[in-house]
Amino acid sequence: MSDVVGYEVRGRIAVVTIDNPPVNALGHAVRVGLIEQIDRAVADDAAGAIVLIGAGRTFPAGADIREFDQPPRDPHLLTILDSFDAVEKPIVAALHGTALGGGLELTLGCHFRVAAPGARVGTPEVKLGIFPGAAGTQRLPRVAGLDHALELIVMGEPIGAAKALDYGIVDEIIEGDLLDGAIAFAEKVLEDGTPRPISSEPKEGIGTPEQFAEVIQKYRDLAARRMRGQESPLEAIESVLDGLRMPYEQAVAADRERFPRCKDSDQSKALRYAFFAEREAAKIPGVGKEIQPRPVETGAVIGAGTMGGGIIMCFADSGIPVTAIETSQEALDRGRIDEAEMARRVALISTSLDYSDVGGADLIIEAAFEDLELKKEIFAQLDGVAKPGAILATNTSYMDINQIAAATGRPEDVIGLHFFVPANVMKMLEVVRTDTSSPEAVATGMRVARAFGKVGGLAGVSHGFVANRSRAPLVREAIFLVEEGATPAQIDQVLRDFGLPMGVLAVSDLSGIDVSWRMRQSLAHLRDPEERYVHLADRLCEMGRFGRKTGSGWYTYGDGGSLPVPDPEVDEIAAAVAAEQGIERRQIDDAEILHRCLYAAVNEGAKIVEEGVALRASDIDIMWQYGFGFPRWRGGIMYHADRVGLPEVLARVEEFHAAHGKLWQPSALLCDLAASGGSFTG
Ligand code: T1G
Repeated sequence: MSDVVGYEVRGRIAVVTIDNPPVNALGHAVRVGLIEQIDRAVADDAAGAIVLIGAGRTFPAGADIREFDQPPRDPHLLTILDSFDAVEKPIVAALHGTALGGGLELTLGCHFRVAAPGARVGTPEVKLGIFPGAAGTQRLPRVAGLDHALELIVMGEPIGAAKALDYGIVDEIIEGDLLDGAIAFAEKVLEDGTPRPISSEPKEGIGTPEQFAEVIQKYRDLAARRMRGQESPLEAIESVLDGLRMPYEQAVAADRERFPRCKDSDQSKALRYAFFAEREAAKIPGVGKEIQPRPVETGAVIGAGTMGGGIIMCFADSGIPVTAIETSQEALDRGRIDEAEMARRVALISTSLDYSDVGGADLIIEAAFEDLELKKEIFAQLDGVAKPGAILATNTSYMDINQIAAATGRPEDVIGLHFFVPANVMKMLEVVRTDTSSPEAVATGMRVARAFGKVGGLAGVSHGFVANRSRAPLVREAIFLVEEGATPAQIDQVLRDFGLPMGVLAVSDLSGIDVSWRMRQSLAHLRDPEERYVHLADRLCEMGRFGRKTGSGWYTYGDGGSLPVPDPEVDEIAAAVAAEQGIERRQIDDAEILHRCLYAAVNEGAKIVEEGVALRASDIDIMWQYGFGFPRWRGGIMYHADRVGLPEVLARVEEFHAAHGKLWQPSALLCDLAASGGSFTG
């Protein structure tokens, strides 16, 4: 008998329980067990109906993604749920937790679905570069209607039980004990002799592609906009269209060809890599489940500027009361807390000019101006007022947090919490561990990331930590390429075509070219005279071209507009700087632009891993996805380098090293892996 699918009879209802922790993934053993136990229920005279339920925290959350790289093994999930169509006894699926992908498809094979109020259902397959491969694209439109089905299938976002009831996916919400409620529901079906709806049967009026042309175009447009460059949403739409164009059996047969093609695609492999890399990023040696994070029930933020305001919202968004500290009432009033947002969260946000008002906070995040001496002063002051055990964090994006921690008498409680702009929107949170941060402090930082609905990634102390440090060489090369003859528009187009949401120079204009200019000025004493320097960026700032905020930067922005317009003046300035620096200007092809930008970041990423500033290369990839919008279907810069092949990447890096000098010194790790046939991401 199956040890992952249980069987019992309660009254006249057979209860089939899937028990395959942690998420009851529908791996091979579960599929075999399901067939066994359903056959048993069918043959069991004591059972008039069947309830299918998941043990533990959730109904099956889909197929077992780990099996995707293995040869497929029968029974296929499709075979199982198609067999339900022929089962005379009503099958009721009882949903709790997250019934996702194959899990939801399994319920569509059942005749009825009931759910706990907190249940969520969805078909997130497009996020793995595939589409619902067990007839979800055929059955869901028949159950929920085409528009709702396409919403779930193409966008991949789950919905709650109430909406699922509204969409007709769920027949009843069960308050109280789910199993008892499901059994009662099955009993009633038997009593009433309610006919069993078969979701594979043609649904009268399901309609034709022509009738639904507008709805289909809506989702094509949404997919093109929200998942630019990704193939699976369009494959999913084709699969749904097949369901309108042909009988169920034919459409399902077409999927049996389409699905493996998607599953074996580079995009799907990259997206599966990203799925597991994201979960790996949360695992920190020495900071395991045995380390208890400190509770964070109250917070405080020092500085209510652009970043501070966003961080205050993160606290309020997650229901944690927060005190905002500023140096003057004027600064507080100027504070970047949106009025409407403030109104909604006013109960949770309080403001003060007095540091003693943060004495009770569990977590204090400093988001003041990027000045080391100022931050050390602030931490010394916080050390004097914060309660024992409070976590003191700085949002600096590149400074030496060891020095900031040393300004306190509790360096073990100091970490970096580096938010990305805008802080209440970007999903990445870089948790910076200093030489003295305690495992509890790090664990608390990672837990706060989850509480804020973000993805936490660990970084060591280094200039720019992991994310900004690995990205800075990309920005550097883009600036050098403009000096050498490429235009900002050409460079940004190459990166957009590669899949980045915005070009790197347009992003600089958005966040302000002067931010890194001021940083360079404050670190001028550390500059290596042998290294090439970004003279052009300085020149633009000396001319007051800070980007959007001054109406011009790498581009010009007519009348306060937001659309970057190529500005020939920038080419003139570049030519002048090039002449001063003795740089010969030339035509530069797109391949060189892409390789110099990406491989500069890859080479730096390798140095970051080799130095232990990042635990793994895949952490860098997760930071690029959630911090810089790097296309998830490309996996990340390190994963991409592995796909290209490290010997080829190294060859280009060595070429650029010969041509452009010291900044391109190949990473030892890159050299070793290229020589040994190894890879960054395994
Ligand atoms: N397969 C294998 N392992 C899985 C898994 C899955 N589907 N889902 C989760 N895990 C592992 C995960 O790696 C982690 O492992 C642990 O479970 C806890 O997960 C035929 C083909 C369900 C919302 O895309 O979105 O069905 O790190 O840390 O934050 O059409 O996991 O502890 O070793 O994420 O509470 C469709 C994927 C598959 C859902 C829970 N299903 N999972 O989130 O926990 S394709 C999905 C999730 C499919 C059919 C097709 C989330 C979750 P470890 P976790 P969580």
